[in-house]
Amino acid sequence: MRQVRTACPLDCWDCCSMIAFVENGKVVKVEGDPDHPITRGRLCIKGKQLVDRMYHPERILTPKKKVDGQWIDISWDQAFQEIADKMLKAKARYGPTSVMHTFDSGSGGMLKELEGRFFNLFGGYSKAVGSLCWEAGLEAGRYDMGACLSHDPTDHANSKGIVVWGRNVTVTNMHVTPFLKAARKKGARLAIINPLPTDLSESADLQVYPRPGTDGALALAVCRILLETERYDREFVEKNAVGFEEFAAYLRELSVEELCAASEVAVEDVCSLADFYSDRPVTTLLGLGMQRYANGGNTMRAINAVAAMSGNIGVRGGGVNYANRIWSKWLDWDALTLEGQRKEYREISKVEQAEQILQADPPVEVLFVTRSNPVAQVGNRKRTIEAYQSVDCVVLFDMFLHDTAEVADYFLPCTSVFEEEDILYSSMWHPYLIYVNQCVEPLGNAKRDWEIFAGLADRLGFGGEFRRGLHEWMRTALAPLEETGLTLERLQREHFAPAPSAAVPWHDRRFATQSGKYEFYSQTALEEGHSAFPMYLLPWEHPYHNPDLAEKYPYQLLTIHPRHSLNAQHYILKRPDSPVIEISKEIAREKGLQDGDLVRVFNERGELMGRTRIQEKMHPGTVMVEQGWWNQMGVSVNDLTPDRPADFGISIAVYDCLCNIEKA
Ligand SMILES: Nc1nc2c(c(=O)[nH]1)N[C@H]1C(S)=C(S)[C@@H](COP(=O)(O)OP(=O)(O)OC[C@H]3O[C@@H](n4cnc5c(=O)[nH]c(N)nc54)[C@H](O)[C@@H]3O)O[C@H]1N2
Ligand SMILES: Nc1nc2c(c(=O)[nH]1)N[C@H]1C(S)=C(S)[C@@H](COP(=O)(O)OP(=O)(O)OC[C@H]3O[C@@H](n4cnc5c(=O)[nH]c(N)nc54)[C@H](O)[C@@H]3O)O[C@H]1N2
Ligand SMILES: [Mo]
Repeated sequence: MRQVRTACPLDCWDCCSMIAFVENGKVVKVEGDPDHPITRGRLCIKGKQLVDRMYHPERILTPKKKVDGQWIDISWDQAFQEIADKMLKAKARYGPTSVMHTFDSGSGGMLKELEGRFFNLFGGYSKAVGSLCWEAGLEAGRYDMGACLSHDPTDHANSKGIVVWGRNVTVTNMHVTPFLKAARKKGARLAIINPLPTDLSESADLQVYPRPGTDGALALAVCRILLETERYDREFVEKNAVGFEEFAAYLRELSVEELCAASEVAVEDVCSLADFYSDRPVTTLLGLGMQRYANGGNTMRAINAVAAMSGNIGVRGGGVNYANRIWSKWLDWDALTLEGQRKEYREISKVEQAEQILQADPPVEVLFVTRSNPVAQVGNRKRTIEAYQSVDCVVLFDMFLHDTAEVADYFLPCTSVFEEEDILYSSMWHPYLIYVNQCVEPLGNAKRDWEIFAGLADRLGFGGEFRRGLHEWMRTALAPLEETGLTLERLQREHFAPAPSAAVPWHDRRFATQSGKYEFYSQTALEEGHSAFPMYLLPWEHPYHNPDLAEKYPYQLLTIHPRHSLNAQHYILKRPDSPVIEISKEIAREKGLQDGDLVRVFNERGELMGRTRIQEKMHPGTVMVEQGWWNQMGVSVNDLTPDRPADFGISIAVYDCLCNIEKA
């Protein structure tokens, strides 16, 4: 049996190094790579099941075209010719921006970026921009620090306190848990802030269950207490930050009682949290949960402010760890995407793509969807369907006929990671690049994404631009790293390599902001149309904001990431019967519900059915259903969610959602 070193391409914090076992041209199994310094040989079920996804009987291995509502097999030749003809026709009539590309991070391979090359060489296009995931939080970090950077996970061993704030670590980021365990063994205390129970909550030293979407109020209350009790880091706020005085003046206008009432957290708990942050160093692991609201960006700035004020930024054992955006300056993306080549260009919001497609002028005539399942994953599904149906030709590159395939006209079968050679740079958390070696030949007629674009480029007259060797592309993209000694050859030899980044971001107190300091008051935010400092704002669908709506739909609906699937990708393996609807014991009492009852969760946008599971400890007015369901399996969580964006950047606010529940 041959062992091939590869890596997990799923859109995840962990980006694991893997070893595939190959026998007679087939991947038999995959294991974690024990040599990887962070992922250390453990692999989650989603990674292991990549093999089952590759060999799944329902995987599509031949190009398809929809004729009279039925999929028929066609040759690659026919697919390339017909799609290229449609693109040329659209371009002749309306210009290149009538061709649109929407995509996500279904695979985090570097060579996936060649998609941009295709559309830029076509003369331009409409690009879906923003994020279904985390941009509000990224923007918050940009305003405060200039960028979002994370501590090396080994640094948590230096922490006296760890706050896991809106990150479901054992489910979404399981490789951080050994680092947390080790820190706790050395005496670190753990606080969990989450409206829902998590696997670690019971054992935590401090548990806070805020009302969803109100962590900004909670964080500002902590800031206010730190200010009042003079437990803030004077040296940091005076020497290493700007605008603390303005921020402090704003804090003095706020009442702790009012903030606590909004977040539905007891004043004592907020005081405990202020105490927690005062016993330094404290590291904060921020998840994406609390930024998926209309006020999400401001919320994240308020949390960053807690860490900054309490002297926990730029120190060993501290840090606000949200994302780890280290690669942008070290990889030459333009060498792959050739942005300079486009002549016309239009941006369409990923979050509000339905609305914007429906109103586009020039219209969207041809829509490419790659590495994404927008019908399942974008808020307000019915609107997405309407928009996609309004487009003349939708071309989907994927492995399965999922919900987006239902509104597609062509389906082009792409390869899985085991059929590809690439480099992964996609961890949301640790600083490693990983080399992906090809394990087996592509199955059936599947092609790598870049080969599909190359085939289309041939028909469009710029195929030459796609006839480079893979290694040449990799080498040009890695070129900026050469001065640090990280070359393609070294990466191939060693399989993974860390970024040339500091284990403790901002240890030199030189922030990447305009002022070079931490910005409690951000001129950039102000210029971009926001408050200069983190504001006390409420989510959109909140009883204070929207009392009529809250009267009809009194509960907050959270559709968080599923335990057993990466978004919608693993549902095909299990095809579960019906969702579990987690509710608080208070809701159970109000609605007369028992464990296992069949219920309908609904709001003005849609509804879904599932069976209840009553939780002892959670925010009392919250209902939870895991996301990722396929409508083909009878459930779509995004039937209920809104397509309204968050406050910063272009970012999803799907948790900003009220609902009601009743026995079915
Ligand atoms: N198993 C699994 N792992 C995954 C994924 C997956 O689908 N499944 N997806 C990957 C991707 S794409 C991402 S972006 C990451 C996401 O990783 P996480 O950020 O850990 O997960 P989310 O489900 O987005 O939500 C995080 C947590 O936020 C909490 N939350 C929701 N609203 C609030 C709030 O207002 N305040 C607070 N304090 N907490 C709140 C939820 O209860 C949940 O526990 O995980 C990655 N890893
Ligand atoms: N209600 C609700 N909605 C959410 C979220 C939520 O928590 N709640 N989370 C949001 C978040 S954080 C995210 S990141 C998005 C995720 O949204 P998506 O990225 O659209 O979701 P996935 O289900 O991961 O779909 C990725 C698709 O890419 C395909 N794929 C995998 N590898 C390749 C490849 O190499 N090439 C091509 N062409 N395709 C490939 C997979 O088969 C899969 O169908 O969803 C968002 N939507
Ligand atoms: Mo995500």
